[in-house]
Parts: sequence; structure tokens; C-alpha cells
Amino acid sequence: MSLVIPPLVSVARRLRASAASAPFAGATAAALAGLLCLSAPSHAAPVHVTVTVENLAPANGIAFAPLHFGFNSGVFDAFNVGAAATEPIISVAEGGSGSAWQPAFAAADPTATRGTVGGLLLAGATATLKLIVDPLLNPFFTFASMVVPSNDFFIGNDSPTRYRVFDAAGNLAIGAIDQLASDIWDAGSEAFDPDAAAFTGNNGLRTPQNGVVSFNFSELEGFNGRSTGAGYVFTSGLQADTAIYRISFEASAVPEPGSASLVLASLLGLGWVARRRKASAA
Ligand SMILES: [Ca+2]
Ligand SMILES: [Ca+2]
Repeated sequence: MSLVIPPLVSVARRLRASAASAPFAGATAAALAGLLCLSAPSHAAPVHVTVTVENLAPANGIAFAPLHFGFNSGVFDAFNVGAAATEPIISVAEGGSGSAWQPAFAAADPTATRGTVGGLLLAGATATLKLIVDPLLNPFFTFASMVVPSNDFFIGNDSPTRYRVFDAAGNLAIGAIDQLASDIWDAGSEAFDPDAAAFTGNNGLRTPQNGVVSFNFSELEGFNGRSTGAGYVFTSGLQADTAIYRISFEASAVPEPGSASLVLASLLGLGWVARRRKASAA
């Protein structure tokens, strides 16, 4: 069931028109119109946001582990290019689970709205998740997802303020975040080894790399010809400018119980005004 709420402004306008055409009811209608204007929220209300992820990579190429994300205040920074990866981002990059990333996010930004969308996302596949977000409290979007096959590759934003998806008025400012092959990170935490990589080998094995976070997609060619966990033979097929991933956003208003009852009251009030006008005309 969906609840349709007429815009307060148009209700107020109708009330004003009614006030102008009916002197008797004018005082009541004008008072109601004033009440509605006063009651219109001056802050942005929470919004429903649908997050859709899509694997745009070439067929038989890279897949993605579930996307971990959070709408947030811009303070959680999970990694830095050129620095050693820490446990939170390693929990995404090496195993896909985000088992340390989510708790670290929650600790850094307790009021963030976090989520995980999708399972293993093969080329051409999509997944969606709908949640409620406070666009003023949490205007930024931070994400991380493991690229498979790999030992420790992932996509994600280095700067926590890189993607401001809601503007200062609480309106959606970004429709989609697109990732190219050149945006893929190597966490630098696990050495390249197809036999120990997720999706082509024993993910429980690992050889420490002792490196730093850096851009790297070319190493994925090293998996060409390997059979994947999904049954296809891998071919990277990536150039630097190959589109690989899209995160898109749709926002819609969440009906506020307070506003709904206020509008209902005002509509009942309109009915009362109409009855009074009939009575006075008779
Ligand atoms: Ca950073
Ligand atoms: Ca590595």
C-alpha cells in the first residue's frame, strides 16, 4: 500500500484561493493555510534510497564479492594509497567478507547507515537494496568490494568525502558512481598467486606481500585461462578505460506520520469549511 500525500504548498494554495472567494470561511481557511506553511519541515526528511550495483565488465571476466557500503558523515577512511593496508580493508580485499570493515565503519561513524548488497556478482548481473537514509546527517557514500579472481584486489573510495551523494538541501546530487578498470586497487597485502586466489584457488592460503595499496588491474591477466568457481574460464579483457562497475542511486520521499496526519486534519478542515459555506448559502 502506498500513501499519497498532496504537496503542502498546493494544499495551502487551495486554502488561500478558498479564503479569497468565501469571506465567511476566509478566516478559518487562512488560519489553516498559515498553520500548514508553519508546519512545512525546514529540515530534509529521511529518504528511501535504492542502491543498485551492476557488473559492467566483459563476459567471462572479473566478478565482484558483495558490495559493502555506508551513507555517512565523511569520517571513515578505510585505506590510503601508498600506505600499508590495515585489517578493515584487508577483510574486504582478501576475502570479500568485510568482517572487519563493517565494525570499523560503525566505530568511526556510529550514525552511518551501512549495508551490503549482492552476492557474487558475475558480468552483466545486478543487485539492489533499499534503505532509509538521513541525507543531511549522512550525505557521503563510502564503498568497498573485492574483485575476483584475485588475491587482494578491490574497488573502493580512498577519500571518505570523494562521493557526496546528497547536497546541502538533502537532494540527490549523484545518480551513479562508475568504476573503470583503472580504479581497481591492489591492497598490497597478499602476493599474486592464482593457486591461493579467491575464485581460482584455495582462498585459505596466502603469502604476505608486505606492500602498499596501489592501482593495479594489469595483474588480472595472470588469471587468464584459469577455471573459476562459477565454471567459466577466465579472460580479463580489461583496458584502463574499460567500465567495470556501476553503483546507482534512486531516492524517494518517506511519508512522515506527522505530516500525513496533519494533511488529513487539513482535508477534514476543508470539508468542514465546505459544509459551513453550504449552510451559510442556504
Ligand atoms: Ca584514504
Ligand atoms: Ca597483491
